[in-house]
Amino acid sequence: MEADTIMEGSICSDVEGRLEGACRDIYGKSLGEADDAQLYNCLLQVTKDLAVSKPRITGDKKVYYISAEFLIGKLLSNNLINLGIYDDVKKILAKYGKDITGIEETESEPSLGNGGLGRLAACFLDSIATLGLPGDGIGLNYHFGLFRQVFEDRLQKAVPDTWLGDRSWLNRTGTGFDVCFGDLKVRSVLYDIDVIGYENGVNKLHLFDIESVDESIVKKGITFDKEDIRKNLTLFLYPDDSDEAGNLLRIYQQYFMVSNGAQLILKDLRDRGIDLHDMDKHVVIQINDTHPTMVIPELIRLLTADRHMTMDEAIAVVSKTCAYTNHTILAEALEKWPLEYLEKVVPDLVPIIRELDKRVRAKYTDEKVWIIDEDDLVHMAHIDIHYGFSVNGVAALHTEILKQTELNCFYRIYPDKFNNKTNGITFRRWLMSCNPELASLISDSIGDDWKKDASKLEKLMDHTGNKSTVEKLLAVKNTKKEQLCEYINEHEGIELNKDSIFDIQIKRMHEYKRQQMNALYIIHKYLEIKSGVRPSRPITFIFGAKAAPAYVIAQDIIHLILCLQEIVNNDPDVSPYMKVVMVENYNVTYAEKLIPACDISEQISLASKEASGTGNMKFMLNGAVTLGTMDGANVEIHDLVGDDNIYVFGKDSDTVIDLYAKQSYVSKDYYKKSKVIKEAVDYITDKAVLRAGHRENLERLQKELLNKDWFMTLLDLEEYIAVKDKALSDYEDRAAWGRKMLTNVARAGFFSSDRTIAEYNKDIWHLQ
Ligand code: 26Q
Repeated sequence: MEADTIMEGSICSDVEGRLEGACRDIYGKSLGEADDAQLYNCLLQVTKDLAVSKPRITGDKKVYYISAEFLIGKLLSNNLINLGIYDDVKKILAKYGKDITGIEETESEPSLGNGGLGRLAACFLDSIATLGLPGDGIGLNYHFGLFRQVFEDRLQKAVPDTWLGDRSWLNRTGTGFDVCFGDLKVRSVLYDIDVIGYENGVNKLHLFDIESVDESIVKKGITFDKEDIRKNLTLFLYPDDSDEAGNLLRIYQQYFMVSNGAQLILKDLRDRGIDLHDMDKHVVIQINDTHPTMVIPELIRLLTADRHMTMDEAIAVVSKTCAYTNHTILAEALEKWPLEYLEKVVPDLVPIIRELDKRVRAKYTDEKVWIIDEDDLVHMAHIDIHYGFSVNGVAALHTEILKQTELNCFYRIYPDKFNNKTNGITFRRWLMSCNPELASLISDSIGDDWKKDASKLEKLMDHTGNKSTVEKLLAVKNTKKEQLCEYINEHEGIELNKDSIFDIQIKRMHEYKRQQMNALYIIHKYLEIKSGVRPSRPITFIFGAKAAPAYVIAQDIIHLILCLQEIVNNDPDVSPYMKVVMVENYNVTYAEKLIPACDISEQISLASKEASGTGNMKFMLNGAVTLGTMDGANVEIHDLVGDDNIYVFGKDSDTVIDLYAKQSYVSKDYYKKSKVIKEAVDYITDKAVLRAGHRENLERLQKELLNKDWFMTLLDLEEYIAVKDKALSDYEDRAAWGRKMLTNVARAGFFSSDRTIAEYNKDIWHLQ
């Protein structure tokens, strides 16, 4: 005990000394004189120095997680937590009258991802390091990341996100490689970010940049010369989430990423003196969706050209090294590149891709499994499945759908390659960092061991009958709601009622995720209140979502929600009972404020379309109750918490898949049949809404719902209204609701990304 105290004391004074030193070196100031932004830079320096003093995680076999996106979020608090010095730093700062929260606010968020897939990659890096497994990330350093979203005239406008300041977590290395796009040869430069495991060593996130990048070519909004590859290659993350056609620039980016990645991996192996014929025994490459698929032909190219391997040998060893994760079953999101594009951008890969295809054709007559189809489109996923050793889905239902329908023809060829790895989230960020109040309550109730072994949260089930624990949990929720009210007031200028029910839907804007269904509910509630039927307690509807700039209907849905925000919040008959807020520029930082404050978690995708979802897990862990369809990981949440602790509605995935197969869904039928649906859909172009917004957007959206509704909004709308109303009325029994919350927290342990990564390691990577 005494030793611990001395130890803590010495860590504390060491950190204080380092912090003082950094303040003096960088600003010539004492700690007390520095402002929040300066203190942030000093803490950044100290944390980076401490990371260097941590051991690099090593081992005989290493995983490379290669991904076009790493949505890492702000890093300061998480790194301090993982170094075990967060509380010390907080105390030191408090001594000088400084508040760590204000300092954290000054960090800008690296904007290196679109959504779920990128955030998953970040959670995985945290867990790989925390479990002490040797594993690095490989990606790109996008200077303006994904765009920053601003609202103008109730429409989304995309502007560059200048997240990269003079000082950042990036460390420039001396490493760089040549990458050839036919005749165009460019040079890369590698930046590394340290990934600090929780009370463990350090791995790296390797982000490649092009040496000749030029930020000044960005003109109005996010426009720039698309052809000037030398200058533009790493400016932006292709602002797309799963439904838009790719373009040449994206292929340039993908090849730049994988060629650098492949060269780095081979260099590491060479440095370790490993015979490349044995590559698979020392390296595993996890391919995050098809975006990095070209790593397979690129490795084969490098091994056959420079390393003097035969084609047979190279294909054999690469196929034993690469594993593929699928994140979507939306047909339009499965990458298929025209051969012509590949010939233009990566001519050296085309003969290899043709050879890979030739070998497939020689074995299988079923054209559905060929790599190059009759229209000369290259199916990237097919390369991964034939020439990788593992194919995994990201939730139980998703993997089943892959096996039984979407990838069935492959499953029949390679049943043993297919496996499920249900997604997870890092509890360091999504509980300890964003909700320290809840983390303390949990530790006070069941001790601390859940931090290292999330399954221990289950012990909270013993407390569901304990009135005081349940009351404390409700009190924590109130605190987080108050904090969110303050934050939203500051950032959006909207005042919210902290005692209202917080109903939150935050995720990329996409028709399959059905934010439009939530908007129709809001219209329904609005009209109900107008007619004199008031809810027993006020409700606050919160949205956060970016839409791909070229995705027209997604823009229209944002427009509708912003119009509803205007109408509802300014209607004195209604606003005491409900409010609508769509927060601007939803990102990881905003998620960390919103999730702990949520009462009802909206997970309402059309069954079969959401591969997993990970927001659903974050909400559950923070004591929100899910309102959801039987889709993605919602199915597993339901299995864990049971019928009484989740609100389920909507047609199941079998029914939906059948409706698509028979093409028998007609949205107009639902509109005609139901007065409630008709009223809500009609209101989209009511004169009040037209006054607030633009006829063109609103009419287009309404027509889409009536004439197409590809993601079957109207199919589930009536049941959604009924079940949501039930959840809202159940909320009034505060004790019963508190028990639902506690059950959700207790059963969330399964969704720790530590569990997911342990499974990847046991079944796919075999690192230790
Ligand atoms: C494809 C072609 C051309 C341009 C862009 C793209 C593209 C870009 C991003 C395709 C897909 C994405 C991102 C997909 C994604 O985020 N998927 C989500 O992955 C999560 C982690 O597994 C799941 O939880 C979500 O269900 C899934 O939607």
